[in-house]
Amino acid sequence: MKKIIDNFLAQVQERNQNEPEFMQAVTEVAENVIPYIVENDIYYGQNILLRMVEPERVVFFRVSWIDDQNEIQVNRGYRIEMNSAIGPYKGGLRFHPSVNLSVLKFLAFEQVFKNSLTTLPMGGGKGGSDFDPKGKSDNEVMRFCQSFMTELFRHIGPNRDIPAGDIGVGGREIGYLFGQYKRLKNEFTGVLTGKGVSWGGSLIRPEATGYGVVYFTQKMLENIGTSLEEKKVVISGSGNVAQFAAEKVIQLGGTVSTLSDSGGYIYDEEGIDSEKLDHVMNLKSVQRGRIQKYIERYPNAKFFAGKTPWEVPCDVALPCATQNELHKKDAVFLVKNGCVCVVEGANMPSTPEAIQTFAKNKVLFAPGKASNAGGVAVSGLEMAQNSLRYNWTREEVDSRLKNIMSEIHESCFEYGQEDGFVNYVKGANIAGFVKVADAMLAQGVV
Ligand code: NDP
Ligand code: 2IT
Repeated sequence: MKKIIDNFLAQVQERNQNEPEFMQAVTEVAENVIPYIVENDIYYGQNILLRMVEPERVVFFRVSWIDDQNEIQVNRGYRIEMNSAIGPYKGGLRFHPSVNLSVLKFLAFEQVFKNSLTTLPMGGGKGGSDFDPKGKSDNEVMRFCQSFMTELFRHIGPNRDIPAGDIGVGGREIGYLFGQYKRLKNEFTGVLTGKGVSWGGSLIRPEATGYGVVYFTQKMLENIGTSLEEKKVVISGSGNVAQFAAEKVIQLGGTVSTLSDSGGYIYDEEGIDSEKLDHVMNLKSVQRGRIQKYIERYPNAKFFAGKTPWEVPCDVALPCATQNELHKKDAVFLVKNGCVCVVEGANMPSTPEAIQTFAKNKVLFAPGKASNAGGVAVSGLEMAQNSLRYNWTREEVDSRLKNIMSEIHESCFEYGQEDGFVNYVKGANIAGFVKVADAMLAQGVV
C-alpha cells in the first residue's frame, strides 16, 4: 500500500513543483483515500484521485489599481475552480501577501471535501490576491476590489462559481466586490455570499464558522462523556473565525484564555468574558488594530510578542488563524499540559507532525475540512435563501447549522472508526471523497 501511495504522490509532485502547501493537503488525503479506493472495486482503476488533484480551471490575472498617493500598484488575482461534480464552484477569497498558487490550490482542494461534507450541493473553489489590506484606506480597498472584480466577474456567476470571504476578506470587501459585479452585469444575484443582511445576506453567516467549530467541539466532547462547561480553551487568531468561536465558547460556559494575531498572543488568566470580547471585536474589526492593545485596557493580561498560544495550559485548543501555525513542539506542549481536544477553525493550521503527535497521544483531533465547514454551510444556506428570494430567521439558520455540524460529526464517526477511537481526519477525507467520486463516476470521464 505504501508503494502505491508513494507512486501516486511522486506523480503529483512531478507536476506540481514548488507547491508545498498543496502537496501537504494532497498527501493527507491520499494516505486515507488510496487504501479505501483499493478496497472498493467501483473506484479502483478509475484514476479518480489523479483527476481530483487537477483543478478543472485556474484563472490568473493582473490587478492594477491606484493608491492614495496616485501611484499605480500591481497585484496578482487568482481563482482556482477545483471541482464541480456536485455543484457550482464555491469557496472564499483570501487577500494576504502570502497568497500564491500553492496556498490557493491547497485551500481549493480541501474545499472540495469540506463542501461535500456539508451535505449541500456545492463544488469546490478558492481565490484571492497577494494584496495586503493592512494599513490601506477604505478607498484603496474599494479601488482594489473594483479592479479585482472587473476581471473576475466574467468567470463567476450564481450558477457557476460563488466566492465568499476568507483571510482579509470580510463584510467590507464583499460589499465592494458585489457592488462592482452588479454594475458590470446589471443584475442583482446571489453571486457572492457573506453579503450584508439588507442586500441578500444571511443571518448568522458572520458567526457561522466560529459557531460551527464550537458545535463540532461539543459533539466530540459529548462523545467522550463530557462538555465545554468549565473547560479552559485556548484560541489563536482574533479575526472572524476566532471571535465567534470565542463568543460561543463563552455562551456554553467555557473559559477563553487567549487570542492572537500575527504580532503575538494575549493571555488573560481571568478569562476573556463577553464584555472583553466586545472590546476585541471593536479593536480588530472596527479599528483594524493590533491584539497587543488589549493589555492597555486590561492590564492584568499579558502579551507575548512573536509567539503562538500553544504553551498555555488548556483542555481544548482551537487554532483559528492560518495554515501551519501549530507545529510538533506546540503539540507536545499541548499534550504535556493536559489538552484533550484540538479542533481546527483555520484551514490546515496543524502540521502533519503535530497531527501525528495528537494521534499518538489519543488527543481528539478534528481537521478544518470537517470542523470549520459551518461557514461554507451557511453560505450554502445564503444561496438557498437567495434562490427562494426569502430570508430565514436567526433561529432557523442557527438550527440548520447545528444539524449540519452534527451530520458532519456523524460522517466522520462512520468512516473514521479505528480501534474503538474516532480518527476524524480519515473519517472526513473518506466521507468527503465518496460523494464527489460517485458524482464524477456517474458523469463519465471528466
Ligand atoms: P481574518 O482575516 O478575519 O482573521 C485572520 C486572523 O488570523 C487574524 O487574527 C490574523 O492576524 C491571523 N493571521 C492571518 N495570517 C497569519 C499569519 N500568517 N500568521 C499569524 N497570524 C495570522 O480571517 P478568518 O478569521 O476569516 O480566517 C481564519 C482562518 O479560518 C483561515 O485559515 C481561513 O481560511 C479559515 N476559515 C475561514 C472561514 C470564514 O468563513 N471566514 C471559513 C472556514 C475557514 P493579523 O490581523 O495580524 O493578520
Ligand atoms: O474556507 C472556507 O470554507 C471559507 N473561507 C468559506 C467559504 C464560503 O464560500 O463561505
